[in-house]
Amino acid sequence: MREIDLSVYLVLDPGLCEAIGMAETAARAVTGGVTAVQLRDKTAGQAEFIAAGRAIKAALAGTGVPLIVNDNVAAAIEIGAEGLHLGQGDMPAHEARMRIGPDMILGISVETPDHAAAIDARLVDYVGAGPVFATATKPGHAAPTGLDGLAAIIAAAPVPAVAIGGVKRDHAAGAIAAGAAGIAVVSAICGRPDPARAARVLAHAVKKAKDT
Ligand code: TZP
Ligand code: MG
Repeated sequence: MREIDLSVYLVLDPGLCEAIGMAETAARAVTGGVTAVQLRDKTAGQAEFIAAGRAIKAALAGTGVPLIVNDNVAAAIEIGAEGLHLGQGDMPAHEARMRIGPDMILGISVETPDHAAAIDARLVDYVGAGPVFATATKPGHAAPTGLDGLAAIIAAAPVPAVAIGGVKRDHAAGAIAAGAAGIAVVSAICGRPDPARAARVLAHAVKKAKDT
């Protein structure tokens, strides 16, 4: 089954995780309630990328939390990741699905309602919608959607959406109200002094938003 709990989706950035590393950040964040983890490294070479992915995969072993690999199909397969995440500029979903097979999770970034409407729910399991707010984590990102824009994107999407981009604890309620299945964060967990606590705060906010 290609189901994924998007409630608190941690996107690992090696630069922001420098202090304790990505695998340790993931391990601690999962104890705080992170439900999915993505490896997003735009600078590593292939060998380094795969080594990092394997270390994160080992850190997640036995937790039931899936590892999603950004942008790198060959590495996703090599690492034995549970999923692959692609941007609008990457290979088309049908090609990705052919490469990863029927069982791996496939996520796609969408920035507009048109992007969302073009998603084929037979091929794609979830979308990352945003950036909702401006963020220094992704230089040169598209114009922020705001919460109303997020709602419009989600309304057009045939699959569950996770809200990304500048998302902090206080945005969880708005994102869930806009229809998101969860929130995806980098800097709200990576590089925080206590990633477990940071994750717990986010998980609590998402749960509270879903319960109301
Ligand atoms: N895609 C859209 S915004 C973003 C990505 C990967 C970065 C989100 O990082 P942060 O630190 O949670 O704003
Ligand atoms: Mg990409």
